[in-house]
Amino acid sequence: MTDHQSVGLVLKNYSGFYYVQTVDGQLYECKTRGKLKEQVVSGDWVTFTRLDDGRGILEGIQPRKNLLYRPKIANVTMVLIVMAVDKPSPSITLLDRLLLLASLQQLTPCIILNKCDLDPDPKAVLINEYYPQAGFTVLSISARQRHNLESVRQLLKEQIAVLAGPSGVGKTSLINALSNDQLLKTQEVSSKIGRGRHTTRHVELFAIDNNGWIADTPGFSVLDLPIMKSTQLANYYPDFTVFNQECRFADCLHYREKDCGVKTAVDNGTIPSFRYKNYIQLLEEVIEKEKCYR
Ligand SMILES: Nc1nc2c(ncn2[C@@H]2O[C@H](COP(=O)(O)OP(=O)(O)O)[C@@H](O)[C@H]2O)c(=O)[nH]1
Ligand SMILES: [Mg+2]
Ligand SMILES: [Zn+2]
Repeated sequence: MTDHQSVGLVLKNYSGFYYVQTVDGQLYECKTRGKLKEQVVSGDWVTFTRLDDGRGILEGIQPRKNLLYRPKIANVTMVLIVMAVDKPSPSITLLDRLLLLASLQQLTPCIILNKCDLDPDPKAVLINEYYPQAGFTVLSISARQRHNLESVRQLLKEQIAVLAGPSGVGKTSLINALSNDQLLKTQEVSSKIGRGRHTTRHVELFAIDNNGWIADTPGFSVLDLPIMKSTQLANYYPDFTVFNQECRFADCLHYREKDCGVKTAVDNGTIPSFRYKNYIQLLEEVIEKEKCYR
């Protein structure tokens, strides 16, 4: 790299410009040419040549760790699964599906229970009680009352995150709450990047304290499970794997088998039945797909 070259993260592509942020927090408005134009997406780490006035020429894309489709975004590491404690009441079925989808893509899932200013639905209480001990991060926040947002910022350190969850739970409110804080902290950068809600299909990443990023659009538009082996499914359940050893069969699906450690744990209440029921529902879906593609 020459003196005038830098590495940065593409935050957004807007009317022909790529907005690239370097690790020291500087923002550059970059142009590019040729084939790169169709390839660069938000979340790409790129090399670029610095020009005057915070402008640059994008030169290359660094190898991607991953690429999510619809919306297209590269190098995602985390999924914030947002549910409201009420209004709407949380869907644990959807929660378990989203946890699986995140883990399947090697993304770290974190559960955000928003609207903690409201009285919680009993299902929200269940989530708060069970999922931390099952190995997942659960944060209770209120985007409206700006309660516990600091914990979300901590969580986002060194991460590129997307949101997931039903509509009405407060995903947009959370982004706004986080980026309004940001606006106060870094007026200069924010005014440069332009804050208008535009109607493009390009994802915009918001920088949180300059070392974490969150996308302004939901990360999973498709909730179908990918084609996978039914015997693999339980591997994505950290709360099940401890009981695997007590299954008689090494490839136990914890379904119709006898002498199953997981089912014993469900019977004695260690694994709650809602969690097991959701597992069976997803397992049956995986088995159906397996049949079609065999
Ligand atoms: N009580 C309460 N309402 C909230 C909170 N966060 C968002 N809302 C409200 O929930 C509704 C849906 O929020 P929105 O951000 O559009 O949800 P999204 O569909 O997930 O993006 C709006 O009326 C928000 O004002 C919160 O922390 N507490
Ligand atoms: Mg929204
Ligand atoms: Zn078993």
